Amino acid sequence: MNYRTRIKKIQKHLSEKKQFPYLVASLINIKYCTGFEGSYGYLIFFEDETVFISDSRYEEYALMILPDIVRFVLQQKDFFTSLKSLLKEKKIKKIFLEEHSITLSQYKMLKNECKGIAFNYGGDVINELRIIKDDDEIETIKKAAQITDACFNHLLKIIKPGVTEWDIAIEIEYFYKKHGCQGTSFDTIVASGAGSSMPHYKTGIKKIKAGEPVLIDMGCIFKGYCSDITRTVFIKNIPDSVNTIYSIVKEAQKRAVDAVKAGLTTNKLDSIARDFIAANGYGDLFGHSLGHGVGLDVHELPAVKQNGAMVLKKGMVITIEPGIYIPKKAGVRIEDMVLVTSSGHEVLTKSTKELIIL
Ligand SMILES: [Mn+2]
Repeated sequence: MNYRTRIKKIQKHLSEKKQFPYLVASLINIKYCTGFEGSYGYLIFFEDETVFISDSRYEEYALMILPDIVRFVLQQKDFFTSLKSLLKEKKIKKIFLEEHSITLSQYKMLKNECKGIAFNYGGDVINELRIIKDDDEIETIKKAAQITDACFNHLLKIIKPGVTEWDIAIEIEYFYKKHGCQGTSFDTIVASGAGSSMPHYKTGIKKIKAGEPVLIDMGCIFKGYCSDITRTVFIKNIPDSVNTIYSIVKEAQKRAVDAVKAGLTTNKLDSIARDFIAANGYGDLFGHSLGHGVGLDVHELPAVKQNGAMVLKKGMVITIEPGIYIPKKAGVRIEDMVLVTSSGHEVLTKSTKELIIL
């Protein structure tokens, strides 16, 4: 990643918005801007320079990793004191705060410690920039998707009656780490039998039995970037009623994936899958949104749902994941990651969606 270019781009963007200085508290956003991967630090974009504040634990690492246009400031007493002296040094009386990452207690501290400074809502400028992935990011996300596909293929050899959900979840994590990942991008969901009817089921020590669906929602973090895929497979046989919902979910997912292109709004995309499921009589059993952006966070902008429409643009990476969940019986979800390209889209996760009975 070229962090120097990225910092300059953000500075330009903030200058257009007249939002200097801008305080970034989200560690993921700090990583996006600078490559810094520690657990403590603040980044401040001033009009004339960009400053990173952290404590002595990270001094050596920060000086090594930060792009040369970012100045490292070693925190003295606490962050608020360091910020106060920076603002004083630059004779600045206001600051814009990154909205989603500043907690109420941090806000209270800022107000108490930095008297005479105006604190303004600064929106989530960096999260908005993160929506469009650059070429390096796309390459990394593709690799994360490939590892997840390889993991799914590997799982097909080990899913069988008698194996527990945990056994599979552990196998997934082990596979990822063996293949150069930092770990899973969220707590893996392995939901078997009636558990599959809960979209965010809590995986446990339940044994998998013949005749059950096994819904697996999993993703890895590779070089900081997340993948996210869901497949639902079946053990020994599949009841007709579940076969029916599998076909509907598969077709709804295909229709939405096929429609992905720049210019389409996220709510329209959501409707393509939702309307198909509703037309087949299962509208009430698809309660969640169709998908979400994926990048440094496994869930990030844009949300692919009915409200808050956004226009799809080249360089966005989203998931398409419709599902039908019959309470206390069975659920089916199929999820892929899709990149919006200049000519339409590219599906990044390539695992088969044909019905699998193991
Ligand atoms: Mn997802």
